[in-house]
Amino acid sequence: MPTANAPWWTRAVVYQVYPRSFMDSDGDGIGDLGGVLRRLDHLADLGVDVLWLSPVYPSPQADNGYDISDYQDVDPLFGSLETLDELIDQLHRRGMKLLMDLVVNHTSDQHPWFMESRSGPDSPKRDWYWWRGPREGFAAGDPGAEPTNWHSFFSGSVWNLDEPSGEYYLHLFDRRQPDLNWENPEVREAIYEMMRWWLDRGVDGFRMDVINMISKDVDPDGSLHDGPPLPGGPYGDGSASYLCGPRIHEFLQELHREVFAGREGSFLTVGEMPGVTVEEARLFTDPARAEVDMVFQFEHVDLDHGPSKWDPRPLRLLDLKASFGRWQAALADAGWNSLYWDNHDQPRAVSRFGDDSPECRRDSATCLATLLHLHRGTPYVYQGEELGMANHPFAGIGDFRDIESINHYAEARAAGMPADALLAALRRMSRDNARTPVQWDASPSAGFTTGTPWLPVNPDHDEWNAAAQRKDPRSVLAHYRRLIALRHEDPAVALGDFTMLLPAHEEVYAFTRSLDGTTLLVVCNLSRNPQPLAELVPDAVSAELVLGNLDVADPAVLAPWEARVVRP
Ligand code: TEU
Repeated sequence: MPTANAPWWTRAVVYQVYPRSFMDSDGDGIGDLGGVLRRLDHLADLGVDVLWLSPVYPSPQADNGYDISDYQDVDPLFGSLETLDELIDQLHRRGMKLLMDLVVNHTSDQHPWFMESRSGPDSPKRDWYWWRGPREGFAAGDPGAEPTNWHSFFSGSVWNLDEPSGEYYLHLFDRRQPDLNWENPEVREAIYEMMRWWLDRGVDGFRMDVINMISKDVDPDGSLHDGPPLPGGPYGDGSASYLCGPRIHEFLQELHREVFAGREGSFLTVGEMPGVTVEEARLFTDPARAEVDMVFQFEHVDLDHGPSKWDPRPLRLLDLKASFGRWQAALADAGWNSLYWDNHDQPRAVSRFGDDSPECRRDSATCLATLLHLHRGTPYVYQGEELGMANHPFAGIGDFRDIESINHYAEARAAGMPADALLAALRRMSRDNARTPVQWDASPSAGFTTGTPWLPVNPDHDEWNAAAQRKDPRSVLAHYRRLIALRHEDPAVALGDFTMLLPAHEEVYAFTRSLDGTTLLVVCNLSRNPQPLAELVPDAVSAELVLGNLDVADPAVLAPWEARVVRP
């Protein structure tokens, strides 16, 4: 990307709010837009530029709002359209932007579109969704009668039988999240019209949920095909049929044209793309193709488990370096990276990639932040990450609320998996780890609600909370504030060329960023072992310290979990 006239989002930092767990203003124990408004100064103080708001649309909440039943309203659980208008106005007054989370691969099964589609095979909206009869040679409802063998992200088959019609409808996620049929131009036009409506209302862009799943690989006669069998059950992997399908670029270029063309303003489009490769991402984010500005890719968050996220394995720093290095190199001259450690779908960064022990938690959280924020790309801060929030100590299956975790537990137990091994995997990988209430202070509900929180507050909130960190210059919060300020002040952070150093070192992550003759050198020790910096990166020892996460005890030694940004 040329540095001159680089788009505004190359210098921006995005903060993700998962509203249900951010701040509750009406005492019902569930976060809401009123709560977001109350905490806006926290975001302004942090210095972030964009607020990514997870869904607040009307929804039965089967998947905490990622099952939308009305795209053009706000669920009373979270407030009203007027409250959202107020949020847009307050953000804009602070020079910040609003990125709406948009789920258009599927709707809720309670959306009027689906209710009409489900009303019968002759419904004018039948073809707005994916309906298929039973597999040839099977009767509807028979085991194996599902049209394809695909396994759902949320366990079981992706096909749900509609008894009255004897037909099945497709849902890549929960059965209450039927997939829209993007092959139908009526569906596409309805979505584009809705997106334009939101832009007219003042939003500044969209994070588009699983947007690389909207194009399915379907034959001209409508046939869909089985995927390779998955171990241990009757299902197969259908991802070759729905990840980055044959018309995905066509659909995204059409969306961009129909929604954004001709509009004045500075918008941002982010495509969440599970399974996207770096080669595909180059195409999706190449500005000349006008598809999306950046993608959320999953390569680095798939490094610490087997084919299933529930099969956790030790993370190797070499694998992380190789992955980040590949994405930095591939998108260096065309395209752009999103940079994230966690979000509402991932466990807490300090517990997963760092060391959340009492002696290492603060240092590892700030070390990880420094590493990520000094890469080339747009950094995302997930609510509470800036406070060093960690995974929750879930006691038993009854503590979990996430449909993905609960469904997986039921399916795996039915397949005979021992409960203790399952719980160990859930404690480590469940999305609920990221969904416990943000810890604002040390009061009983962490200042999140005056009621009973929908998900328990982490007991460590008495020590780990915003109030305790706000005025502490050594806090995780203060370090994030400094990192974000550095990105705004030094163009090399946003636009400098990236060069990986020490690719084979298993504990030190080091790289340079160079722009117009200036160079930043970043050295991070992702271990509990002191590192001989004078041997590893001699130029770093006597260089000017731009930003560090620890007081430098010995310039020639990188302390455990120490990160330094220096100017050689
Ligand atoms: O997530 C897409 C997705 O792939 C996730 O299911 C992710 O792979 C998994 O949760 C990791 O454990 C998006 C939303 O971010 C997620 O919250 C929704 O549940 C999902 O789509 C369906 O809308």
